[in-house]
Amino acid sequence: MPYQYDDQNIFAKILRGEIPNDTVLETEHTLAFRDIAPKAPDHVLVIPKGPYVTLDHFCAEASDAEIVDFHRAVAEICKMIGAGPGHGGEGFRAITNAGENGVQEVPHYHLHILAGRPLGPMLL
Ligand code: DGP
Repeated sequence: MPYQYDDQNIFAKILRGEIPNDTVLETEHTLAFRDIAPKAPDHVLVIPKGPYVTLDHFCAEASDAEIVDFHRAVAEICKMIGAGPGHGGEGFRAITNAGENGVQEVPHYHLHILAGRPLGPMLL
């Protein structure tokens, strides 16, 4: 069954400017903003601007430019929030929930970046 993108999901509304957000970074193909219910001192959601439901959907259908832009944005955010061990930070967790078993709440692909405290063995 092909992915069905619901353009009424909350992140689609954020992308259209219908709902405000606390933007951390915006690039040609990617938007990153702070989670409304942060689970760590830094909790950033990174989303592609295109209509992709999950990580596997994004990787299957996005262009190379979108995929590269997204991951470069992730690296830039880690640098901006001082999380990347390669930048002297104390580390971070990047996680995505997909579908029913993954307990995905918002059906627009997003990567959670969590940082700023010891995160324990698993989270979310
Ligand atoms: P997930 O379970 O992976 O689909 O997580 C969705 C996340 O989105 C959850 O951590 C809360 C966050 N979220 C939901 N609605 C909004 C919103 O309107 N604004 C922001 N910034 N985050 C939201």
